[in-house]
Amino acid sequence: MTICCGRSKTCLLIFLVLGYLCGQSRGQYVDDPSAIQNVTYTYDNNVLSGSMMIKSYPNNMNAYIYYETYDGVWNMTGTTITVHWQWENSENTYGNWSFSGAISPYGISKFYVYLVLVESGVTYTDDNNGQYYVVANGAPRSTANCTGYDVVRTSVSNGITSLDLALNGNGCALYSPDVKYLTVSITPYSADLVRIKITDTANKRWQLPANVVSEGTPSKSIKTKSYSVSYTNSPFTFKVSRPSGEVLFDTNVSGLPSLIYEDEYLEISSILPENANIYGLGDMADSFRRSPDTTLQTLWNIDQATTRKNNAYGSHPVYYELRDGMVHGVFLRNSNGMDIALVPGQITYRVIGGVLDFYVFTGPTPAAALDQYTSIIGKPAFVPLWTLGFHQCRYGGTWVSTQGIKDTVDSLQQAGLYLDTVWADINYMNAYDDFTLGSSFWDWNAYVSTLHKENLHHVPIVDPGIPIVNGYRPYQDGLSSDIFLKWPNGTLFFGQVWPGITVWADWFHPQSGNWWTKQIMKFHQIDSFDGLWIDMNEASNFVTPTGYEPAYKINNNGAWGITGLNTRTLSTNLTHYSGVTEYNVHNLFGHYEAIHTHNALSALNPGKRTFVLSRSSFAGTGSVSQKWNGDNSATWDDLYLSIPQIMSNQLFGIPMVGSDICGFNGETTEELCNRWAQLGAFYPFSRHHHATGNADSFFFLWESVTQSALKAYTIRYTVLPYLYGLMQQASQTGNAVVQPLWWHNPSDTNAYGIDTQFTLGNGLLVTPVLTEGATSVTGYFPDGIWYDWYTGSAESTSAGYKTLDANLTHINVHVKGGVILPAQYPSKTTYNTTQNPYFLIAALDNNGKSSGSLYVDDGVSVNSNYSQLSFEVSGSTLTIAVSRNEFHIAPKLSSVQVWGYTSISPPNAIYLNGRRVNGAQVTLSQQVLNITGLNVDLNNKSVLHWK
Ligand code: MIG
Repeated sequence: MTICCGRSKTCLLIFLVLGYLCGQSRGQYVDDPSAIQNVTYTYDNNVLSGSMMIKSYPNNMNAYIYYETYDGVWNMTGTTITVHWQWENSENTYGNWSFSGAISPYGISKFYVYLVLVESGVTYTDDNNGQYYVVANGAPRSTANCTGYDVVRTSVSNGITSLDLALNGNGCALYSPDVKYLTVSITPYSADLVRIKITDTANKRWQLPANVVSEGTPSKSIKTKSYSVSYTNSPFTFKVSRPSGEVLFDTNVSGLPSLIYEDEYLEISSILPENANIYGLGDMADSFRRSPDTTLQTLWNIDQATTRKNNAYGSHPVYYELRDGMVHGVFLRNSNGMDIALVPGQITYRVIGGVLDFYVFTGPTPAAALDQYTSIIGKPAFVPLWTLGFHQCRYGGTWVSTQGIKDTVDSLQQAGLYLDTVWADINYMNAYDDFTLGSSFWDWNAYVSTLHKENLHHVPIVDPGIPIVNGYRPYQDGLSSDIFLKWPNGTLFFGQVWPGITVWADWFHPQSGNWWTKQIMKFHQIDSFDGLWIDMNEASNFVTPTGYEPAYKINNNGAWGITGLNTRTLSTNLTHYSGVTEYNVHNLFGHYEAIHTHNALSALNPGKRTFVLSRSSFAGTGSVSQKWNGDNSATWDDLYLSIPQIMSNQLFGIPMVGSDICGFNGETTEELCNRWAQLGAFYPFSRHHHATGNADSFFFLWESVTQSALKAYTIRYTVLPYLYGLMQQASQTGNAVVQPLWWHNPSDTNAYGIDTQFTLGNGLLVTPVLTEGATSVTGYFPDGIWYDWYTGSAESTSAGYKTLDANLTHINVHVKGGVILPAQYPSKTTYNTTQNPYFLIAALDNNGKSSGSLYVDDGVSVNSNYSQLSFEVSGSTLTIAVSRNEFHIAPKLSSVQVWGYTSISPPNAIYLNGRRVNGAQVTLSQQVLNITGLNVDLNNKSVLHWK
């Protein structure tokens, strides 16, 4: 039996389902996860061989074994079987079963075993627990001669250890000439952070400038360190351990080259525990916890709609490992293309240039690890408050004129839906030329003024491709300042994007920032926007130019060597100002554009925070910009993937992130859009967006979606003060706004793999429906009390799974016992909400206590005056402390809810600072005490007491 239906598992599943439906009406479908056992394999010198056991079944059945190679260039010819890029073939035997074959042309690939047994209407399947086996235990070329380096000289000064290394023997020149002499510096940065940098002693190599990607600053005096670094001399390897002896990073991996350091190929590996808990490494659409056995993370920014497991728009060479309740992380500060492979027991970096510049940080709490990482790359930018509202976007469709956009806005408002920001995609431009308005947008700026009067905001798109039109100012100005990217011979580089033939700015040119700022300022005169959306900045190009391709082919776009580095982007040959080639800085294009855009907006509105939404990103982009996850599709899988994508970005220092709600590509359905509205209401960046060519999917088009959006966004706007406080804290400490459940208790191994739920801060648990047709959802509740948002009653009091009702218009949201959420009565915009009275939700823990805080400022200034309050409920007292009161808080605290109030009868009287509050009313129902009729001034400390 041969099945040729492509390369994806989905296709196989469709085949199975079809087969089941068409041919086997009386059949049964049994998933037997133990059908395939003991898969073992070795990979050596391009030959993969292995064996597995097929469990025997009582009946005489036919076994079909499918192989799926992960990428299109796997070309394996075997002695036992023949496998091409499609699965095929069968074996009629049980018991031990072996395979072997050669792989070409490149070594790291994946295979997948799938079993289907059919007999008498019963179909047994096994996907061997969904495992892909990554074949990565060696470079495709023999590394036998890669014997590494020896330490030849050591010195220590000012706490910095410097080592001189010399190449052992002749080296191996695996992909390019070996570097002969290396210098290693080991620099303690803080008590919890150490930098280990390996550079070429004699020759200059590409190194990241600190003004483009921060490198942190070593502390002057470090007393006790939570790590020690040791090394071996021959060959050189290094190791970072905790004082307990626990080894965090160790490049002495048995059977692997200790270090390969060539002109265009760096290889280094570290030992990982079996079944390690690894998070981070991105961009990638994948589970939040990365498979420790089969992850291949390629970093090469690419304009590629959400595809599981391929490289994507941004590059974040950082991982976090959670081990025995403690977190540590490793950041490789390098912008070159690379593959990072996780295979059992090890992580391997294969990098095509730059230097090895590792930072190891020791946590041990998740929040501490993020604080340490963002101390290197920069703390997240603090967003303007209005950006936390709902954003409406649309590409094409009716959004091709002012009137078309206005109609949508009117419909949203008529439906009573929440709205803060109206976007404009490329259709507003004249001929897709940046900084212009098309003829159907002649009245656009007048409309933007109307929006502003309604306390709404506006963000237009700006693409980096500049059309070569004579007399077009951005082009002419760029030519005069000579800031466009060039070939090595000095001629302009041309590519093609929406406006036709274009050039691109060289963000490294010292004049490019001024040029960009000038264009943005001019543009603001005809479109008074409040932020900018920078798309296509990987950089995306509709054509593939010629350009250099190194000998080692990273797995760009999941297709070794076939999708080369130049595919649909700028030529790797281009020369930037100061001579650096695009080959080295490709992954920085969007990041650097975001820096310049942030600077331009800061120049436009001095002293004000900026809002820049970027598609591409690099380590540190979060300090100047926000991000969305690019082109997803209107599928249930992409609905799910948005959660791990958003959680991963928290680890990259980009807390303000979201995915296109209801799905960008493809036609959404009422049910999918409905669930997406519910989930999207809890994205930090919450924007509905949809691709051209597809039917509209605005919330108001369906009754159920309207209801869901109203219900879910009512929660969002109610907890706006809480959400804003989380953003403010993130900007100070880097802490995650969207937190995985293990953030609450890093020792709770049950939570390590959960990425279908999350919390906002530590207080609000979101358990969305992610499957079609579901009317209930099973969620995990970490230890503690969790109260249902809608009723205030305790849903769960100890760690465990619970199945909850989730009818079509309901999203489950729970509040953690012990937390006080600051809230405001919601209006349909964030601004109006900030004018409304405050109330508190005090969810009590097992000891009858809870605490929280409130941060208030003007919502827009970089160094705004602010006020900072803390709340504490204990027994029958709420204490409001004011640690800072620079910013006058006009709205009053009008009510306090106490959830988990166990006394049988409600209190008789309410006292504020010892005085009875006469207008106060009290209700008690289902352990929810509601004190209303208050009028507490939040500018002073006070004590509220009930008895
Ligand atoms: O080639 O501006 O990801 O959000 O709507 C497509 C049009 C260009 C890609 C972005 C998407 C945007 C679209 N853009």
